[in-house]
Formats: sequence, structure tokens, C-alpha cells
Amino acid sequence: LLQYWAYHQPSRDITAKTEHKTSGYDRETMRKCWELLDHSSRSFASVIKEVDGDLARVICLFYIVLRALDTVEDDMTIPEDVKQPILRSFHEKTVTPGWHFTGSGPDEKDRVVLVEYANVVEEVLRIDPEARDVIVDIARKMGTGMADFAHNAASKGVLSLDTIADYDLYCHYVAGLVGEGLSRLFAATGKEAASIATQLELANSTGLMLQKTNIIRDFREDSDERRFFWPREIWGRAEYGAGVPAKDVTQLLAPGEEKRAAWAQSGMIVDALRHATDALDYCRLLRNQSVFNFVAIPLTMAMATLDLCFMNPAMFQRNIKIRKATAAQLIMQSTNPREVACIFRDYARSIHRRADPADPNFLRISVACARIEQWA
Ligand code: RWZ
Repeated sequence: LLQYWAYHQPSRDITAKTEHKTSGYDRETMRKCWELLDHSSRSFASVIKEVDGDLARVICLFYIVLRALDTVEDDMTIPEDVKQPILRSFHEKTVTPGWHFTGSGPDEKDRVVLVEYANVVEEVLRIDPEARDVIVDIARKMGTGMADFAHNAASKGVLSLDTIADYDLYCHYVAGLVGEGLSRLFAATGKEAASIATQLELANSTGLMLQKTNIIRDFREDSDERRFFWPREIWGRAEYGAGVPAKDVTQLLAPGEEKRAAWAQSGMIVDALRHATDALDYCRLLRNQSVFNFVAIPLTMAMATLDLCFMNPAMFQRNIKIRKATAAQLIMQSTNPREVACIFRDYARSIHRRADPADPNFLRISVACARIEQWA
């Protein structure tokens, strides 16, 4: 389905095939890396494999490197004094032949990525030096940022965020930098114009919209694991609790606090929608169909997820996911910037329609949805 090309000219029936040869399958180490990708990301593995030629392999390795870093950050069984130096030197480990790590807890889902990391190192050392430098540079910046937040969390005894600025900074480290790195890789491999590598603000926003959507949707799961990414500046607003600020973020899960939870949820969603027009601007700069699909599909899925979460109390009870049929439709429709903008507009309308005038965010929601509508 991704083969059909209607990019920029949806009225015409132009088809351009993607190169479609998953590269590196002739080597045992690269086969292992594709296997690690399949293992750690159900949703991303398929879109990454559809990317043209060598860029797919580079993105696969980039993904695994950052997933490995994320696994170290996440693992609460690794003592602080072990975790700090690993996070801060991870970019060096990534180019140290034979390096691997067996110290993560047995319950860690992506433990295997660290155990088998020597395969990743071997393949990272094989890629074009310009692309490799991007991966190493992003791993260094992300590792440093994660270590700073982990250090702060260790001294408080819990990972939590106070201001929206802290939240934006955390998301910059774990997702905005992914956008920056991908832009530089698109340019370095010649798949996109060299100028895309300079659009760091738009690339950051694209990453933030995706990351924030996950943080909103996963609130319950993260709370159960005592990780709190929703910033106090949003959930603690007095106006969400009839003038009484929430003392603790877990108050959102308490019986009788449904209104407060709903308003905090819409406050978080309107904050994520702030990045939607930048993400659309970023999509519009892409020229390669396979790269476009890789960026646009996760974005339309995120927009659908924000619509699903909006005013949905079930989100506080259990994991919710968009329907398989909706996901399939979004994959088919996310072919060009105009279609993506229409999808965004339709979900913005759906959110706007369901906004409650009693919600303290009501005006904020109207403005955010109108901005998306204006763009489209
Ligand atoms: C897509 C090449 C798992 C790398 C970083 C991602 C760990 C926490 C998770 C590498 C969309 C959710 C996947 C925002 C990027 N950071 N955040 C490539 C990775 C959103 C993807 C996941 C981030 C990321």
C-alpha cells in the first residue's frame, strides 16, 4: 500500500516505487540488528523497513542505539552510580567493539538489546562516517540529558516534572533529539535536501508531538510504575479542582476526582496540539516518498490517539489504543502533506466538537483547533 505515490499531486495517478531492499541481510550481525528492531518496536519496525535503501539500515541502527539508551534510563534496578556513567558514555560504548551490558534487571523487556549490543556496535562502525557521527552525537546529547533527569529523580526518589519548560526539555532529550538526528540522517544520506538538517525547531516539535501523545496515553501504566511525566504546572492547576490545587498527581486517579482528571487530561492534550502545525510544516519539507511515509504515519496515528484520549475516562483505567481498522486507513491516507493536513483538521474538529464549555481549557482548545484548521 505504501508503494502508491500521490505526493503533492494527489489528483494525478503518478506511481513511484520505493527501492525496497532491506539492506545488510547478507551479514549475521545486521540480521541480528533487524531482529532486535522487530523485538523492541512492533509499530516502528514496519515503517522503518519501508524506507529507501541504505537509509533504512541507518535508521534501524539509530533506533536500536536510542532504544538501548532508553532501556538503561528506564531500568530502576540499575543503581544510580552504575547508571550515570553508562548514560554519559553511551555514545563511546556505541563505537567500542565488543561492548555489551548484562546488568539490567531480568524483567526488563528490552534487556536483550543491551546483551546483544556488540552486534549493534559492529554495524554502527560499518556505516558511512557522516551518518555514524550523527548517531554518536545524538546518543551523547540524549545520554547527557537523560543522566541529568535521572540524577534529579534519584535525589527526589521519584521521576516527576514541575514546569511545562521541564516537560518540554525532557521531551527534547528523549524525542526532539530523535527528530534532529533523523533530519541530519535524511540529509547525510542524500534522501532529502541538505537544508532539512537545519530545520531543528520543526524536527524537535515533530518529536515532541509524538512523545507527548505517548506520555498522555500511557499515564496509567507510567503511574503504576511510579514514573510521572505529566508536569505539575498542568495537573496541579487550582482551576481544575474548584479552586483547590491537586497535591499529588495520583489524585487524578482517585474516586470523586473525575472532573479534575478530565480537565488535566484536556490540558495535556491542548499542550500536545501546540506542536501540530510545526509537525505539518516539517512534513511539507520532505521530498522522498518513503521518508514522508516514515514521518507522516506516526504523526497521523498520534493525532488519532489524541482524539481517542480526549474526554475519555477509560484512559485513566487501562491501556487504550486506536482501532486496527483506523490505523490501516491512516497508513493508506498519509500519502502527502495535503492529506495529512486534512486528517489533522478532521481530528481537530472532532476534538473541538467534544470540548466542554465548563472545561477551564475550553478557550485554549478552541484556539489550538482553529490554528490547525487554519493551516489546513
Ligand atoms: C524512531 C529512529 C526509542 C528512534 C528513543 C526512536 C527513546 C523514548 C521514546 C528511538 C516516536 C516514541 C519512538 C518519540 C521517537 N526515547 N520516545 C527512531 C527511541 C515517539 C519515536 C518513541 C520517540 C520515542
